[in-house]
Amino acid sequence: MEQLDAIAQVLRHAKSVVVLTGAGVSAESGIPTFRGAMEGHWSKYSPQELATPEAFARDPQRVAQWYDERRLKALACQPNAGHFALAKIQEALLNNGASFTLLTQNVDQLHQRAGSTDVVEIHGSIVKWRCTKTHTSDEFYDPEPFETHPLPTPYGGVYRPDVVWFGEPLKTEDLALAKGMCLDCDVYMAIGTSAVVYPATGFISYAIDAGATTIEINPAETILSSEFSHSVRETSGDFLPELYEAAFG
Ligand code: BJW
Repeated sequence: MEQLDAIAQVLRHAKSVVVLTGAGVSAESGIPTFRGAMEGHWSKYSPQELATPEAFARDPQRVAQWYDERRLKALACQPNAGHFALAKIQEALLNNGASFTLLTQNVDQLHQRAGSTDVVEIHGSIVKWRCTKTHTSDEFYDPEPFETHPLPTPYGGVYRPDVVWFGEPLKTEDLALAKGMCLDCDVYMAIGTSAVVYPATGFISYAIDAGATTIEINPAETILSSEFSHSVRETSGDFLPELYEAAFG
């Protein structure tokens, strides 16, 4: 309770808030976390064996099937109380005249479906395909699996999931925005991420340089837990609604 009140107080008076979310935020929607996603017949693979450009080049059909299953699951799942509370926190902060930046590593679009706006999808989106040649994605939304891969696009490339794989750079504009907002924030929250993947794991160091209050929300300890001003050992679906009520309710 003391911890909740302290965080609520900081949030209520914040001028610039950055939130980084990871797969744990969608766990209560029924979507396995990234490092828990290797279920059933996928359990013989590691994520690094499927989420790479090399894997797609070697066996596009298998990689596409993994994405098909995860995309259909994401589209069938609903945002949970944590997603909705975060959207309400954003609205309350914007009404207070503060800035709010939501950087998500999640590819499932559940934040947007819960009402969050201007979400920066730093690892892309699982619900879209893009052309390997033009890197255009907007017109390539198709939830139904394609029959075969690689499937040529009209632009001379092939369709691939519109995500950022291991070994690929994040979009320059996303990285610049993330760095700039972290260097300028007074509150930084990392929610539901294991903090093992670069470059997102480094964002906290910019926030610390900025003198921000840093808050982790995760039922499990992470390699970065000791760096945070507050580490909350609860699920996002439990804690974020309480935080919204305590700060703005
Ligand atoms: C709850 C909860 C509840 C559970 N409530 N919480 C060695 C050293 C340093 C770097 C590297 C290295 N080797 C390779 C690299 C670089 C690599 C990297 O970081 N690898 C690490 C594994 C070591 N990074 C990259 O390659 C990145 N690109 C890059 O560095 O480019 C450089 C470059 C420059 C110029 C030219 C070329 C290159 C790209 C990284 C892209 C990551 N992409 C993925 C896949 C996306 C597509 C897909 O979904 O298939 O993104 S990987 C995967 O990890 C996915 C996730 O977004 C990301 C982060 O995972 P996340 O979200 O933290 O999930 P989990 O499952 O790990 O954790 C869930 C957490 O939730 C847990 O802590 C639970 O406790 C918690 N939780 N229930 C709250 N209810």
